[in-house]
Formats: sequence, C-alpha cells, structure tokens
Amino acid sequence: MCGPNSDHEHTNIDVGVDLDLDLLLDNNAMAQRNQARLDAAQLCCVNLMSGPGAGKTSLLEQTVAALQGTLRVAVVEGDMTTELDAERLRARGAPVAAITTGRACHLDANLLADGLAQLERDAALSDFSLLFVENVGNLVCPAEFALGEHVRVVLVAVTEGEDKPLKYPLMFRCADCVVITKLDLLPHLRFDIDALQAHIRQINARAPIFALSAETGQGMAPWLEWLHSQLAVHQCIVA
Ligand SMILES: Nc1nc2c(ncn2[C@@H]2O[C@H](COP(=O)(O)OP(=O)(O)OP(=O)(O)O)[C@@H](O)[C@H]2O)c(=O)[nH]1
Ligand SMILES: [Mg+2]
Repeated sequence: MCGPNSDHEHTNIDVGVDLDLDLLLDNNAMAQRNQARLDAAQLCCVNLMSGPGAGKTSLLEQTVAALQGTLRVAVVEGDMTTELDAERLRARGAPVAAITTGRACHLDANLLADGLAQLERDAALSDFSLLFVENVGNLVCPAEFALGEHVRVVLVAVTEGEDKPLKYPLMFRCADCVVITKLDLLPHLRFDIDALQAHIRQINARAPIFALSAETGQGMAPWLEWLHSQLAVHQCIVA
C-alpha cells in the first residue's frame, strides 16, 4: 500500500510521526478532491517521477510532440526553484502550469490543485484528454504524496545503476508503469539491463516496463500506445 502508512519517516520521534500521519491524511483528502475534479472533466492524470535528471522533461517533450493532433495534452511542471522545464514544454506548444515548490522536495495535492487552477485560467479541464505532472526529481518523497493522479509512472535511466529499485522500493512499488530511459547510451555503459528489469520485478510484479530513448525515438511507440490505453482504463474522453 502506498501513501500515509508507507515505510518513510521524516523524523523518528513520536510527535513527528503523528504530524507526518496528519499531514499525509490531509494530503490524501485533498488528493481525492483533485481526482474528483479530474474525473468530472474526464481528464486522465499521469504523474511522472524519477531521480533528478533521469529524463522526465525530455520524455515529455517527445511525448507532447508525438501526441499533437491526436490528444489535447496539458502539463503541470513541478520544480524547486526554476521554470526551465516549463519553458521547454511551452516551446512544444503545450499549456503548462509551473509550480515552484521552494524547499519542498516533492509536489503535494494542494500544489496540484494550484496547478489545475492555473490551467483553468485559459481553458476548461474538460478541454484536455491527458494531464502530465512532472514531479520534483527525487526518488523518495514524491512517492509518499498522492496528488489525485490516475497513473504513476517511474523513470529510471540506464546511467543510474541497476540497483535503484532495491534502494528506493516504495517508489517502484507504487508505480503503475516503469520507463527505462536513455537506452541509446547502453552501448557506452557497463550496465546490465536484464538485472535492472529483474530488480523492478522483484519489487513490483505487475507494472509494465518500457525501455526507450527520448534522444533517438527508439521504443517510443509502445509507451505512446500504453498512454492511449490508459484513457479507456480511466474512462477519460479523447478531447
Ligand atoms: N542520451 C540521452 N540523453 C538524454 C535522454 N533523455 C534525457 N537525456 C539527457 O539527460 C539530461 C536530463 O534530462 P531531463 O529530461 O532534463 O531530465 P529530468 O528528469 O527532467 O531532470 P529534472 O527535472 O532536473 O529532475 C539532459 O541533458 C538530457 O538531454 C535520452 O534518451 N538519451
Ligand atoms: Mg525535468
């Protein structure tokens, strides 16, 4: 089970644990309200999470470009201090709400609500089919905070090492899909992709695993097909 009862603790003193639990319960309540808004708009929300630099924005750039003319896509970009990623995606023509989290190392449900309100200044949520959320680059805390998303996607790059699913199990346990990124770099690395896949399977038996390169486009087609399938699974409309 992912969420407030998971194995992550911000502090180990009793009062801290109580505060953590209250915080996570409040967050879960807000996440349910977000999901109700998304459901009412029949808008499928995909939360992308990974360690810093695994390739979330690059994958979104290619995905937004590939879906242009097929699906209406919007993005909520979470970043601690800059709007650099938001600007990269605006350059691809997607409406983007930029959320800077300051010192917080993850998005939470209140911040997603702010992002939804930003998007609604220019369009109704029901005008879109797919909403991508790029979480702050971090393999720990984002897994704790439900946003109201329908789908959680975890990215891991071939440059990060085969051990990441074992070292950050909560993140991989919560994933509805795992994307192995930067596949084009594989010939240049001492990296065992079969071992990475086995470690993902050890933690998560059900999530589909895709391997792709945002640089070359290799492996993009099955990922795009899977995204399309999620619209039907979550009863969202093609806007
Ligand atoms: N060779 C190669 N490089 C990639 C690929 N995807 C991303 N990169 C590079 O990896 C670096 C980080 O990519 P981003 O897409 O910014 O990663 P991110 O996960 O959004 O990073 P943060 O938002 O900072 O956590 C950039 O220099 C990208 O050009 C890929 O498929 N192949
Ligand atoms: Mg990014």
